[in-house]
Amino acid sequence: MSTPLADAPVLPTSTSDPFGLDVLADPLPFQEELREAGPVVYLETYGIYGMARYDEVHAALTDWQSFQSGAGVGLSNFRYEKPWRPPSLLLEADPPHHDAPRAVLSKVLSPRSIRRLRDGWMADAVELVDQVLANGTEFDAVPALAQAFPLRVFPDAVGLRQEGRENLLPYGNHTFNAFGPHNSLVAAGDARVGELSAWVAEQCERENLADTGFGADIWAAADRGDITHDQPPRIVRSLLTAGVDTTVNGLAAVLYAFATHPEQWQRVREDISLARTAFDEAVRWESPVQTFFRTATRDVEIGGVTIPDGEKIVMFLGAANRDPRRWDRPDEFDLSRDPSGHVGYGMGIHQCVGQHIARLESEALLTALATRVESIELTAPPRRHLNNTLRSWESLPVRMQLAAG
Ligand code: 4MI
Repeated sequence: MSTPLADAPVLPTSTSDPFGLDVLADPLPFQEELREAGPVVYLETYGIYGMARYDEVHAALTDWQSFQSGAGVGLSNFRYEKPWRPPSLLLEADPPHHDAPRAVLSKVLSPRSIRRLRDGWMADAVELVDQVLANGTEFDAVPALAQAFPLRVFPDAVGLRQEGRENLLPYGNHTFNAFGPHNSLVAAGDARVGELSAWVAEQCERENLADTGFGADIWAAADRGDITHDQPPRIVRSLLTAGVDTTVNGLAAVLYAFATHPEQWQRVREDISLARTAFDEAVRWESPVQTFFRTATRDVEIGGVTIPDGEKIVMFLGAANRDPRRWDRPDEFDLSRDPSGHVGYGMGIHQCVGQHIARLESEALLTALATRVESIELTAPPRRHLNNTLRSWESLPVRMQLAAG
């Protein structure tokens, strides 16, 4: 008989920096190291805990009682530090405060409410793709498609005025950096944060939003009494923060996947109903949102180790989405698999409320491309854009071969 002490599981530690520029540029080896180290790993660089295996990440995301969001979903612990902006009423809130804003936004962005956007977005995608291809079949797919399409349809759907829309991507980029440590990426954005935040806050006011659209719908919910009248600006802010960079990188991911898996592109061309699977598989495979944090609300035991009350835990969504314990051949982009259950949109009460919007955008763009483009190939190595949270792209140089007819 061994003593209980000899059997007590030890907490594995890692000295790697998850937000080091080398790790952000190529996160897969680090993610494997973490998954193999154990169900919970102590990250010495920041004095926080991390989870990288699918089962534990999934379990923690669905246990909001033990793992709160209200102390922030980035490295900063709102119990001890003042947030850089007023906390999101959705992302950085727990029940019961979370519930009314969530219910409102859930309805505004529901599959049923966004059905009215479908035909227009399909036509917009055709127009954009025809425009791009008429200009030449070799281009950078990041600005030309992955950025252009969301920027073309989403701000209009919110009801945003034209002026200043160029601020959306820089604001998103900075916000997603700000979930991480104050490294060089955040420092580089500090100079413009005041100006960008002021512009965003201004667009969230009722008089600056169109009479129809998601923005107006959110304000109307306050008139009905579903939320209080001081809440709409920050709920609109959530749309402006979460609605652009995420879909841009999701679209870039699926385009990259097809450029590197020509046989999968042929399958979509033969069966366009695979476009939806393709986007979800790309979200699993690339995980545009790589990490989010939670804070323990009590001493939580996982796999024999205890995460003390008040401690931060970083969930490696991208690592969970490639955990071989959960997925066969996880590193392969494969339309034969069922990617549902991936945690790229999170899981549980905070699961991405905008996912139907993201899917509709991708369906429109992929459908327009599938009828016009025979094959997609890279003409130069793609370049990453480094961000503390997003798996992002600087450029994706492609050649598209036009389909006959
Ligand atoms: C999943 S990305 C994201 C979601 C929500 C917000 C920001 C980013 C927010 O501000 O509510």
